[in-house]
Formats: sequence, C-alpha cells, structure tokens
Amino acid sequence: MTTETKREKSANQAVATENTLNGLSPESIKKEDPATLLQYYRMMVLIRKFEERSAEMYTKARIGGYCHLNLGEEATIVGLMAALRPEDYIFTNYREHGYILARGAKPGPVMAELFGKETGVSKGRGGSMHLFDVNLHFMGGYGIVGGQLPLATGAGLALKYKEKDGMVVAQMGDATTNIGAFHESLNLARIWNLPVMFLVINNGYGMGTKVESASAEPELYKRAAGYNIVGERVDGKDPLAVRDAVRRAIERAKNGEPTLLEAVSHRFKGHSVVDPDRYRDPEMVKTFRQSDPLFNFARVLEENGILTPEQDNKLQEEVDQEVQEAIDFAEQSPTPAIETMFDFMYATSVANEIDPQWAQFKHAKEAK
Ligand SMILES: Cc1ncc(C[n+]2csc(CCOP(=O)(O)OP(=O)(O)O)c2C)c(N)n1
Repeated sequence: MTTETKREKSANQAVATENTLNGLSPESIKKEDPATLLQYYRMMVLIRKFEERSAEMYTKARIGGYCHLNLGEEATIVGLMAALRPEDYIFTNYREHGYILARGAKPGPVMAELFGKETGVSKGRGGSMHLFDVNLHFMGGYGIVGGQLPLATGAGLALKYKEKDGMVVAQMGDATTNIGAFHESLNLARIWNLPVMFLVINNGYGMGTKVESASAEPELYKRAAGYNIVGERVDGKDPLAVRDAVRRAIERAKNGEPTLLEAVSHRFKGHSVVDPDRYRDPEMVKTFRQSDPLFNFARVLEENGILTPEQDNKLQEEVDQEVQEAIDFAEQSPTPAIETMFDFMYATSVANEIDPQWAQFKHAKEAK
C-alpha cells in the first residue's frame, strides 16, 4: 500500500472514540492470570512507596533541584509498561520516576540518580527530571514541557526508516497539549505514518491551572481528530484498561498508525514536592484519595481471592525493605568528582568545542 492510500484509509477511521472510561470490573479481572495481576499490584506499590520516600528524602535535602511525583498515576504507568515490548521506546516528561521503575530499572540506581550520585541511571548528571537507560529503551525524562515530543517523533521516523520493529511512546501531561511541539509532532507523525503513541496523562492540572481553563477542547483525546489519527480516552486508574488501550495502539503502530491516548487520573500532591497545592480545594483532593487506584486494585484483587490481607502485609513489608535498600545504596554511593562534571554531557569534551574529527574533515575539504 502506498503512503497516500494508507493515509486515506486511516483518515476514514480517524474519529476520536467515545469516552471509554470503564473502571475495574470483576468480569475483567476473571479473565486475567492471577500471578500477573499480583506483579502489576506489586509494581504499583513499589512506585507509591518509592515516591513517598522520595518526598521525604527531598525534605531532608538528600535530593536537590526539582522533584515531581507519580502519586495517583501508578495504575497508568503499570498498565502502559505491561503492554510495551522490549523493542518499544519511551520518552517522558520530568514526572518519570515510576516509568523507569516499571520499565525494569532497579530502584537503587534510580534513587541514586535523584541523589545526584555516580551510580545513578544517568551517572548523577541528570537528577530527578533526566532519568535515562538506553538498554531499557528509556530515552529520558525532559524538563522542557513538550521537549520530548519532537524527539520521540524523530525516533518513530528512525524506526520506520531503518525498518525496525517497535513503537515509540511520547508521554506528556495535559498542559503539554497546548505547546506548539505537540501539534507539530502529531501532524508529522500522521503525514509520515509513524509508529508513535502520544500518551497524555490528564491529571486535571498543569501546575496550578485547570485543564478547562487552559484547553479550548478539554476532552483532550478529541484533538486527535485534527490530525486524522485515532484518539482514545481511558480510565488511568485502571491498569488493565490502560494496558489494553496501549495494546490497541501497538497494533495500529504496526500499520504506521499513530495514536493519541488520554489516560485520566488524579495527582495526589502538588505539582512538585515544594508546591503547597493551595489552588485546589482540600475536600476535592480528599475525594481523589477515595478513588485511589492502588487501594481500588487491592480491593478488587482481594474480592476475587487473588490477594489475602496477610499476603498484602508481607508484600508491603518487602517493598518497604526494597525502597530502604535503594535509599541506603544512594546514600553510600559516591558523588561525581568535580573534574568529571561535564563527562557524558556534550558530544565534545567541552561545551561548544569543535569536534577534532570534524575540524580535520573541514580542514581537508578546504584544502582541496
Ligand atoms: C517550555 C516550558 N514552559 C514552561 C515550563 C514550566 N512548567 C514546568 S511543568 C509545567 C506544567 C506542565 O503540566 P503538564 O503538561 O500537565 O504535566 P504534569 O506536570 O501534570 O505532569 C510548566 C508550565 C517548562 N518547564 N517548559
């Protein structure tokens, strides 16, 4: 099929699907493998505890710079990673601790990165907002809102150009859908039929601004229609609904179809650890806690005989221990030596230095 006919075909299918928020149902749980569900639950607990302890370490001045937490978004992260395959790539914003954990990074090197230590996943040069692991195809957290989107789109182009398998995930927050790079990226992904899934984590706020105050179309998945791609909205508090939606995106990506997936959940705390969250009614935030995806998932597992309270207690203790070990590892790791500060930062050994190889090449060319 030529590129043109392919695009025409998908344009016909390109309607934003109806709101698919469905919530965890006992029926959907019964179709699942219990051991796999317990793995999902354990990872959600790990992210929750890792983030709670990160907040504590930040207030104890072990972590510097900015620090944004995934509290309340654990189900979306676990659902996403449950669907992704090793050949897929992921680019995220700065709220990414949970993503790299669920992708398979060990908690120790992730915590060490938050502490700015040499043993961190980015060798202590990145910190909380710039986690990276090339072996896991985890291509980084980015601090510039929307900065990750053109890079992810380019990675999609690279996969297509090199005829490699895999889909690229471009994760972002709701407010990022108002950045120019969002629109340029969706447009190019459609024009070039790239295997990219744009994943919007709609937690209701961009810093202190409500989605409804900043976005002319607050049902963000509908924005896909402007680029002739499929838009879907899922309940981001349901790991199984997210996983299945990502699997559908993977199938589309195999045919060069991009997807815009909007996962709706709540941010339990302020924008970052230092945000006192005064712009939200505390009563409203309390209601978010009542639909906590972690407790909800535990309850459904218990109701279906997959998790007993005793098992849960044991799991909680194990994960507490695992996170404590990550903190100990970070504490005991060395900080990078000052003279190595710019190592791994630039293509050349000093910022903006002319690459000696390139200079040689230029010189040879000029001499001709
Ligand atoms: C280009 C740019 N503009 C502004 C900022 C400041 N800023 C940091 S986070 C943020 C809000 C982004 O919200 P959202 O995309 O919803 O992501 P969330 O924080 O909810 O994950 C803003 C405006 C920035 N980092 N980059």
